[in-house]
Amino acid sequence: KIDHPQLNIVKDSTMDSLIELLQKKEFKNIIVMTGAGVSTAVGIPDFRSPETGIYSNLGKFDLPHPEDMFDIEYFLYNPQPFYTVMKDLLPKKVKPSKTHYFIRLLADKGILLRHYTQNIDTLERVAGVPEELLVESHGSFHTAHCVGIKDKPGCRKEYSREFIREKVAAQEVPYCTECGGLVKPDIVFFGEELPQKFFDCYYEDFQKCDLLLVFGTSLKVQPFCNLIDFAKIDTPRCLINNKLAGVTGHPRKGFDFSGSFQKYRRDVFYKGNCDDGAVILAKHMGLEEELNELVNTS
Ligand code: CNA
Repeated sequence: KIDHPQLNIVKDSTMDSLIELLQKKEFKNIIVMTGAGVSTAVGIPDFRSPETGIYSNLGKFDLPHPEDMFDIEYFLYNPQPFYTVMKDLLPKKVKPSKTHYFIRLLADKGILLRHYTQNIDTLERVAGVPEELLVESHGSFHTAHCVGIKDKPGCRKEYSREFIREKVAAQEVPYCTECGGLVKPDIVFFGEELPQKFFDCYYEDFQKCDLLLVFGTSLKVQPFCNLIDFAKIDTPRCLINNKLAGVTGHPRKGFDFSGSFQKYRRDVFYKGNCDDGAVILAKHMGLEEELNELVNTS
């Protein structure tokens, strides 16, 4: 740890040390990054949790690697595993979690600079996070397009979320009514480009960001997980997750709580449930009542 008052932002790596800063209401440009862990509380499984995660329940598909289910080449060759699993990711009526509403509240207060989500379930939209503040880094189920079949490009005809939902509920693979190609939701598969908005926004946003909150992600998927390294060296970063994530062992890359590596004290880790973490943050920002009201009236 180096002796520098601006770089040693927090006293230790627990949430307590962030509380003082939150109470002073110093943060005006908060970036929130999220992963599947913010939606497990409302019944949508994540990828990597042991037993409940999608990756640990793929045995029946006999895939070479669990990630293949979300690989564009594999999808064009065999779309069935993806559409079978999609049923769990597209439940009919799901209310956003407290964490989603906390993010919406930050937007209402004018202190949310941007929300970068990896999630595709659209619960940020349902919670009311304004579209201009939202970067759906891996796309979403909001729309779908015809992508063709292997070696034959699709006609790109657009389909709605409802069209996909009905097919998936009937355990059918959705095919294009015009050209017979596969219809794929506009979510980013491995091997596909991220949306342009991600590239347009991230550099300036992270230079401006004065607090980075990271909820419910294993920080394993690139380039999304690399975003945390773009926060300036004096920007506090808080990880709220039920296990440590994004640790690289390199002092300037990823979160690192291993003591000897932690030269600059700016990383805080709340080990626990996302919603509990969101409530603690809201409480110390003086927003707990408003959060409860938003959750109860939405
Ligand atoms: P992941 O790799 O499954 O990691 C989730 C992390 O959250 C893990 O570290 C869990 O231990 C942790 N976690 C789970 N539930 C909670 C909870 N209630 N409180 C605190 N921590 C929790 O998923 P990532 O998001 O990191 O991986 C990125 C993938 C997952 C993206 O491409 C997504 O599109 C994809 N995904 C999205 C959804 C969704 O939209 N809801 C669901 C499943 C997968």
